Amino acid sequence: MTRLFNLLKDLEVPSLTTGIMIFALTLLVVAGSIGANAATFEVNSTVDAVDDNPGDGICDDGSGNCTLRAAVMETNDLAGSDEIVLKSKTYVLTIPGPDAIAEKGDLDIRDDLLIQGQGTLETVIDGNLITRVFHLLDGDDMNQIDVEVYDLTIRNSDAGNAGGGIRNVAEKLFLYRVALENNTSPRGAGLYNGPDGDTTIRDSVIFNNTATGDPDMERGGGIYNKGELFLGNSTVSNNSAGDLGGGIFNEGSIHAAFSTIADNTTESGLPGGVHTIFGGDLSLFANIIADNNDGNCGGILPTSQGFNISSSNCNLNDPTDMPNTDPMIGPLQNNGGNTWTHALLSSSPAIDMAGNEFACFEVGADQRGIIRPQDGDQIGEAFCDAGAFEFKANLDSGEGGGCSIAKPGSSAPLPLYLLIPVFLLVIRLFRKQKINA
Ligand SMILES: [Ca+2]
Ligand SMILES: [Ca+2]
Ligand SMILES: [Ca+2]
Ligand SMILES: [Ca+2]
Repeated sequence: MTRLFNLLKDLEVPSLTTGIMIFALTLLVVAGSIGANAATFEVNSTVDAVDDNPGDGICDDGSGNCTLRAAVMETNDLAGSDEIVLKSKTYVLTIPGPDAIAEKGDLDIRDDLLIQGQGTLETVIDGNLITRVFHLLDGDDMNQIDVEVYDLTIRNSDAGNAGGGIRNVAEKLFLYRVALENNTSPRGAGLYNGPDGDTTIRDSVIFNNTATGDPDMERGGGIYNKGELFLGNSTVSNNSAGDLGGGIFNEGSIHAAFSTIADNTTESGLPGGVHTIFGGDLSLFANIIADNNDGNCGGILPTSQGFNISSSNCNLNDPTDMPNTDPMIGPLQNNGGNTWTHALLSSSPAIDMAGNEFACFEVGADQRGIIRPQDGDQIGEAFCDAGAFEFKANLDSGEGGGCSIAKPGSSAPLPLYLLIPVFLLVIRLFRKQKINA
């Protein structure tokens, strides 16, 4: 999938051949994913304990229980892609100390793995303020392992170097309906995506993370990106950094679409939303970047692909953009669904502003699971809203929802994942059409 992602990024115009190629590659990926899972471990204990005998194919801490740590150790030792299923429980890490084989401190993932929770409000992995939570490292530079995480919260980590909730220097990571909350690290408190990291985030929320602990360099409260990052249908909010990039610090390549980046701060007084330095690039499609202190976009300014709205300028120079416009969003809270969002207020100019039916159709639903598009302003047709939240008139016109919408874990995870490259392709196609128009 990594190569497919890169291939698509180099394309300007999709052709029939490309479409066939994508379809064929998709089938290959599906076939590979179905066939390769060697084992599924269902964690049945919230105790933090090591596996008694790693590599014997049995997840067992010696007392007959399968712990999260034992499951990670066992899947590392078993060849091929495995799966770990978590219950609606809180799993607190209690074993301190550094190592690289998941026996101590952070849970080191060294092989292809899928981790399935029951929802961000139900399944929580808690770093207990003593350690990072996940560290992806396969131990070589020859290939990338493929790690997918669904429907859980990663919180309360504390790491001394880059990557609080998750550290991914050089692997492939997919986060879907995940919350990264209250994590701490000097760089990338929620997530560190390193120079060869390839991370995709969908339908997720990254909030209340703090980049601190190194007075010389405290960057990327929510995310520190050095590699390839796709942020789709997600919210980055209320994160802070001592130095640069309260929400996101970027020196790699980021594509952000239908996401909301708001209420992030820096202690330095520099723009708290997204900060990109020389060598990095940030492309924006249908996002809200607003209400960050002090300012939304720092360093190298983003490139707009259209339909973005910001309370400042942020170099939003596409005719479909709305720079210097208050998007009128509510506070970060539970507005229904399984991850917190900033609701659009009923008079928000972001409602029905993203009139690209191709991209809107591909994204399909908002971060909560509300079907896109909705005719939010009840004038004319239904168009997508900018940002991660789609305003539904008969649901969201009060103080904000609370209705349950998306049942986590109820849909097969693969199809939406496979739509991401197609989604990117659609964005590129639309941009091309616009250039030609
Ligand atoms: Ca074992
Ligand atoms: Ca394995
Ligand atoms: Ca460790
Ligand atoms: Ca709409």
